[in-house]
Amino acid sequence: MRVDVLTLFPEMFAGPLDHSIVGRARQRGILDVRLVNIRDFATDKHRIVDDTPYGGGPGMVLKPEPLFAAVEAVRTGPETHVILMDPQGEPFTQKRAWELAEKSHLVLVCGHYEGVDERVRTIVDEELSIGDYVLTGGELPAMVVLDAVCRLLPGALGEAASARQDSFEDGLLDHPHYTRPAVFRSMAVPEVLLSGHHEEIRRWRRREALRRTWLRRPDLLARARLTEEDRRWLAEMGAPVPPAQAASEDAGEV
Ligand code: 4GX
Repeated sequence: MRVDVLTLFPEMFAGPLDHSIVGRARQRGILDVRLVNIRDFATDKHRIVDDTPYGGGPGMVLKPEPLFAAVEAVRTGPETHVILMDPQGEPFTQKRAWELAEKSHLVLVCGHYEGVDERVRTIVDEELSIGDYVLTGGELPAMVVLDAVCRLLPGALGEAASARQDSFEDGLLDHPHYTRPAVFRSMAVPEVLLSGHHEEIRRWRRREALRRTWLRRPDLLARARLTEEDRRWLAEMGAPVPPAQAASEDAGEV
């Protein structure tokens, strides 16, 4: 996958793109990230990219000309998918991450200041928000999207790891994890995990994932993919059991 990031601050991406799974994916040639400085597409002597808002008010607005020129410069064809990072956009979810992982060319547009000239929306395919809070620019949201999409690309995760098997993928929070030592400061690892009974371990993990989701994110439980066994366990722990729902493509993808 090729990803062009359009930004006024390309230096911000130095760390996150060079390490861990994203760094390895780039080394392996799975991911080709290009940082494009929007300022390089300003045509005036002072390379100005922003201006005061028509109608007055505080702050600055990104001018349309450099952004149009930058998007047009990186567009390779109909496969190019342009995304504006924007708190007014659609919520970014695991489901969207899977859909974006199918694309061959993403363009992530990072705005700054009060935003971008409204006419820029005519050249973007979608607007995404990473959450209901206000950041100083679209760079951190672009890194979040890039990270979440990158780990879903075939070959990005290690040998055995499968993103599809992540507990979160079926709409539940993850179960607890433990590693050595078996007792740490008098806190013991649950016996079942040391037992070697794979089916019992699977059942314990599923129950703990259900319990956590009920206690921490009951909103997720209502939309999760649940089996009859899941419903029975929820009832046993005294949790409200969501009504059975028709199998849906996106039921589990939080
Ligand atoms: N999830 N910001 C974008 C400037 C801006 C505003 C409007 C385009 C349109 C954010 C978020 C976020 C702050 C990034 C404002 N650009 N982006 N920036 N939350 O808060 O995506």
